[in-house]
Amino acid sequence: MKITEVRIHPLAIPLRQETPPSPWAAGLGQQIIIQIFTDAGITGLGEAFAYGVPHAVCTVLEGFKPHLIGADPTHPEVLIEHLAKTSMLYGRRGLGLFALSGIDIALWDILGQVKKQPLYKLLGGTEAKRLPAYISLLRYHTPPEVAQVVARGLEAGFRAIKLHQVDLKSVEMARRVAGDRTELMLDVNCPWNRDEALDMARALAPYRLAWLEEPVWPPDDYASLAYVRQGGGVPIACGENEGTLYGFQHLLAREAADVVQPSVTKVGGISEWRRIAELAARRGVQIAPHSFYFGPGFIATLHLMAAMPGCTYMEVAGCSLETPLLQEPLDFRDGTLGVPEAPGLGVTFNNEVIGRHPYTAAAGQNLDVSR
Ligand code: SMN
Ligand code: MG
Repeated sequence: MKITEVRIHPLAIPLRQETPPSPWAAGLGQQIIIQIFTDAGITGLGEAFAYGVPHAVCTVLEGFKPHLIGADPTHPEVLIEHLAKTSMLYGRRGLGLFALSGIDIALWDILGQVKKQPLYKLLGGTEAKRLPAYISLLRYHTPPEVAQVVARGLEAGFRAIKLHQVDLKSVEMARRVAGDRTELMLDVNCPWNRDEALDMARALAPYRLAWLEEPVWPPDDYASLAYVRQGGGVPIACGENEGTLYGFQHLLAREAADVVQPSVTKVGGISEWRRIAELAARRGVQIAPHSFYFGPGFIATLHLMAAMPGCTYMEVAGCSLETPLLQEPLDFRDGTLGVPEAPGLGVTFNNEVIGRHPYTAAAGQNLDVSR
């Protein structure tokens, strides 16, 4: 079996307009979708992380094409190692690794279809479980707006809610609306130095957070994260900006996290995510993957969660796209998600988005998480 064609689609699909408005909305909804075609009539679907500079990621993907055309897609780890070696000088993290991740996901989708098995089974899972999910809210301007979206999340059936605020008042209001039986997480996206972060962690104690995510700038200052973790009295989550098994080895060796958050479209894809999850599970560190995605990246994470031990929550974006990326709706009920049972990822790309929402510099704004 051989790869015949690789198509790369940089997209910017606007979010469905919601009230209250979020300052983040304009910068979200960007993704690179990858289709790998084969001479057996099977097509694999992948997704590479794209916020910020999707054309740069596409340039790396274009560079992979000559290595992929004519290659056997049914040994993802072998082919991915080959690509990783060709891109070693720029591909061990960041943009180059995002590109590799997208290819890896598409190759596993092909393998699942060849083996006629849903990915979670191919990855070692035995039964279709329903996976607990939390809703990951956007950032909002005021505490009353936060209260409004928390109430909406509860109505939708979520029993765990993550905020992206950076102030105590919002967390206080969220806890009041959510009550004691809802898990509350806070993701601040790296704003503080270690002492500011420690003070905030201590001030957050009354709100009983399940975790405080990425409190320190820069995200890979693991010594400072360990410092906040030791003195702050709140579990620390991090890892969505880390890549490869070796990056996570470093994070875990520093004892920087109670919860790690590998992101399948960034870390090197399904192959590398598995290795990271095995390492975290051996160390007794929980895994709550980063999966703020709407397409193949999200579905790949569902399969991984269903197959690997040590995983807690799926992350579900608290917003939706104007045009869906996939033809199948999410199977969400009572705070849990079902995993597709069809072979491979088990989902179908909604081709309409290619013509309707191509990424252009004008369509895709940069996401500024400091606002
Ligand atoms: C996040 C970052 C940017 C936009 C939305 C969400 C985030 C997460 O850090 O998903 O955890
Ligand atoms: Mg985060």
